[in-house]
Amino acid sequence: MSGAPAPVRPVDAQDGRERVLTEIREADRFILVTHENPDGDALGSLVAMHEILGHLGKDSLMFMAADEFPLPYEYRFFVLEGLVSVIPDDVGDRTIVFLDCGNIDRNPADVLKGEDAHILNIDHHHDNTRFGTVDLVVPEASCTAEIVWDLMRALGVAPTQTIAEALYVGLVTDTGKFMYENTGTRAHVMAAELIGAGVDVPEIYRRLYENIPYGKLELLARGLAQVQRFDDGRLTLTRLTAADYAETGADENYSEGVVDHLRAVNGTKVAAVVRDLLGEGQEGRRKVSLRATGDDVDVSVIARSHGGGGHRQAAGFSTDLPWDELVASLRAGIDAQL
Ligand SMILES: [Mn+2]
Repeated sequence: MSGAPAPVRPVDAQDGRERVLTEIREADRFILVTHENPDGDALGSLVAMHEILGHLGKDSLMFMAADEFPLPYEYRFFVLEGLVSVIPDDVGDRTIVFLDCGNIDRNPADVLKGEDAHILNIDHHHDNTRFGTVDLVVPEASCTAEIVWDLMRALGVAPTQTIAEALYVGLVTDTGKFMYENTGTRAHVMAAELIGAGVDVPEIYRRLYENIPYGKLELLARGLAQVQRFDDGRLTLTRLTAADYAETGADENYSEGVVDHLRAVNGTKVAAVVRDLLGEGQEGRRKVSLRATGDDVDVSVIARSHGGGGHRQAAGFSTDLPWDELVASLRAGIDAQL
């Protein structure tokens, strides 16, 4: 990063912030969307923004495609009143708000991508493609929920229990329980404020991280039993096959979190979980989740070279590459940066 020109993004973001606030104040009808396979930040940001707009007297809908349901078990406590799985006919009159979505193609609804679509793009992915009519992209934010929190305060909305919990879920999940690199003072100030607004910390912890289905533990056991290390451990990797899922009765998202165990191993620069995709017509296709342990490898570069994306320390992509080629490509992608 040395020698790079002074970043211009904060100025951009400041401008985007004012424009987004004006848009929210002036528009009456909204539809809120996020990325496919929504995570805690995606859902938390969606629910919180929906509630905030409701408090401002706006007509707000949340859209998620029917095939996103059922949600991962840990997110099923979210109350999704105002959710639609069919884009309404009046979408042309609605301001479309993308939350936590680095790339417009991470949302499946083509009707949202039309030329006259009026889009507010609110996100924290540094590689966001700036697809909005107005972009509010804040790479410094720990999570999209942090940006929503900031907008909420600027709009003069006090956090209800629902808003506070939703924002807190986004914060806790995207910061790895306040442990990842993106955790700064702001994340803790936000947490303090949300706890003050009524978040029950151990209760949220239980919902997100306990009550895990037994099949998830069995899948983790397989993931740990199948670890491979390359290049003196720089790459620590495991593989989960369709058979692993079938035999443990695991849902597709149960592999979430396996990668953190690999990242924690001494000497690891990059941790990777490679898993078979289970959907119809996905035979031979795999999803690769990457985590970096430090600043010297930017895993989003590797993910982007395979058509994916993400953050410097957490990124992913899907691929049809045969196993050996995939491993070789990951090793080369790390090597190129060291
Ligand atoms: Mn996020």
